[in-house]
Amino acid sequence: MSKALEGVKILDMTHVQSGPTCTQLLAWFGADVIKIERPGVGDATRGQLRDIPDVDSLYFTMLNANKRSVTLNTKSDKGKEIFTKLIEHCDVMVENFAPGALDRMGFSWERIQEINPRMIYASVKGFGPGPYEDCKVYENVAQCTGGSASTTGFDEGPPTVTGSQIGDTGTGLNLALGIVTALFHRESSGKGQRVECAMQDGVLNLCRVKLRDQQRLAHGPLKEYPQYPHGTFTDEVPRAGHASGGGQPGHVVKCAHRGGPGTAHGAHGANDYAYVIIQPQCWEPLMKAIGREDLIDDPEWATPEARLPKLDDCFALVEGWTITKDKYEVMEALNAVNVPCGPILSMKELAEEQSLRDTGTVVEVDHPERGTYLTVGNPIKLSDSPSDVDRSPLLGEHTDEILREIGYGDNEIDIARTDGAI
Ligand code: CAO
Repeated sequence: MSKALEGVKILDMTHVQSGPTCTQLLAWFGADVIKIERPGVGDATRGQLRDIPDVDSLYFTMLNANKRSVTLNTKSDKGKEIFTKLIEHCDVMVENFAPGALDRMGFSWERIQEINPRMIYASVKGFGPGPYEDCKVYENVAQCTGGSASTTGFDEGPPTVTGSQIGDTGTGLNLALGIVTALFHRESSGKGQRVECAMQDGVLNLCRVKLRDQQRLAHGPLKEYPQYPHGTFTDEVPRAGHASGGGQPGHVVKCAHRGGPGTAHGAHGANDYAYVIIQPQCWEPLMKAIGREDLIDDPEWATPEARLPKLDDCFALVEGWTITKDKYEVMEALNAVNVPCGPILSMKELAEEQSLRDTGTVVEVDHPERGTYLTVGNPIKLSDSPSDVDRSPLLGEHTDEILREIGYGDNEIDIARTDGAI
């Protein structure tokens, strides 16, 4: 079976997280991703948050699987010449430098089109055109400017950032879709095009239910929010705590620790919780499961409308039962009666979960300097196109190999190296 993107050549000028997420995804699908890094320095993440001295960090290795690394100083004359050949050689160029960096290097979109009219040129920036277009942006800045932080956390607390890298990885996913769409369009047009994704736009897109709620506010309080009916609403969407963003109420409820109280693990663990959702048709089975058959037809509780003003009390009832079971038992018991719920899983639990290893969502790979490490695999599964995960490259591991592929001889490679271009 061939890989879906076999034959597609990507000139990867990305660094840190957002851009590398995109090109890693394309590499998993079989694209030949040629990562360009500054000689002697490389992607800054190689050295960030290192757990083992002098070895590429997990930050880097988990974002750059299946790529080939070339060290190239694209600001030197020889480097520019090599870079121009790489633009001719590749189908797609991806970058996520600070605004204007590629233009300053002498590679504007106009120049890239002159070199290779079929080139697809894809970029991530913090913001789209507007007042902030020249600003540098990292993940949490995007979460804050895209609407996620203002709507995450508890009413009484400050705006909160999430552990999901929605600004970086989220935008990387958008960029990947933009690239394959442009590749598809090139089949008929014969031409490349520019693909641009702003992190603020990506986060806002993921926060659409909150933009929905901003408009709903004009017509009254948001009844599924914990502020209803006790608190007050302003003219801005408040932080909703654990409340569900959908039409069905849900909440985090406490569970017993696995093994139960009185065991070696008697203390309540940080992640001994489950999330439970109450669809209207689930009231009866849920009440049966928790032993409160008396509430099934009680007009004070029986309908979604009756429960809405007292969702806190409602989930306290559920918690009275979940606290007697561990989160896996809650999952099993409630799913058996079709009540949607899920255990709060820690990173430790996810890393150890065999089913995620079986599907290739979590993968163990070998690295010549760090040994074995865990990384994420492709979360998108195609039935006829395999997607293997290989280790990330060492800095400049493939420089000579790739220069030869684009026509350089050993002598020229030596000269480029002496010049400091590679
Ligand atoms: N050869 C020579 N020079 C190179 C090079 C190479 N192979 N690769 C990069 N450079 C140069 C760039 O041209 C740039 O030089 P100039 O400033 O002279 O134009 C310089 O290295 C550094 O680039 P940068 O400004 O992008 O890097 P930074 O660390 O200061 O900023 C970041 C990092 C992420 C804030 C910024 O790149 C950015 O805002 N990117 C867009 C948004 C984004 O993707 N953010 C996600 C980051 S992950 O949280």
